[in-house]
Amino acid sequence: MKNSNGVFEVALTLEEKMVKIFVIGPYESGKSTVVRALTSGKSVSVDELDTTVAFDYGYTFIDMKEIHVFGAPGHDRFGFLREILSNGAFGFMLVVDSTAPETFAKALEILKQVNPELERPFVIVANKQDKLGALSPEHVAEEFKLIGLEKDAPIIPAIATSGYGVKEALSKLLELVEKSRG
Ligand SMILES: Nc1nc2c(ncn2[C@@H]2O[C@H](COP(=O)(O)OP(=O)(O)OP(=O)(O)O)[C@@H](O)[C@H]2O)c(=O)[nH]1
Ligand SMILES: [Mg+2]
Repeated sequence: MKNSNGVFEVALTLEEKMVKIFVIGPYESGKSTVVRALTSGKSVSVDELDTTVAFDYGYTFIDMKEIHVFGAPGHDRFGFLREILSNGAFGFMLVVDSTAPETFAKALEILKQVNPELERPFVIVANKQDKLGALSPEHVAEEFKLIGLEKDAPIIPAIATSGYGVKEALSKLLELVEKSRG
């Protein structure tokens, strides 16, 4: 329906059709693999010797919405890029290596760098569940509580290399995004 601010309404509708998701996490946790697993077609990664030096990007369509997925570099020397890439993100996927609880504090620090008050929704991807010694999602939740994560977040078990759990994690996050944006 057209009214005096019809143009504004159209702009809003277009924006709502595009959702930006940002995949973050410690070094080598599987961020690039997650972006690849989520992408319809080919994703783009800017890597040097298998480590991301700029970002990953891919997109997919869910419920008529364009989901644009950006992946962060893991190295701290690219920390400034995390902040730039987090601009306008509707939600975050925090990818951790479930066999490396010693990296969870770093994961939390990265999450708070891009989402300081945890005001935007996030899910934790408990990746590398195929590896010996991987913590269960319940144990990952306990570890995050111990290091001071004060907010409950869905923790989704995943094996990014096979795609297991990755789409579920995105769906869960999109649910939270939808809720948070009313
Ligand atoms: N066994 C196993 N290996 C995985 C899994 N996900 C990722 N990997 C491996 O872990 C390594 C790092 O994966 P990447 O996706 O490059 O990790 P990243 O977080 O993008 O790494 P940086 O960009 O360097 O921080 C690669 O050798 C992957 O094949 C998984 O679920 N299980
Ligand atoms: Mg990477």
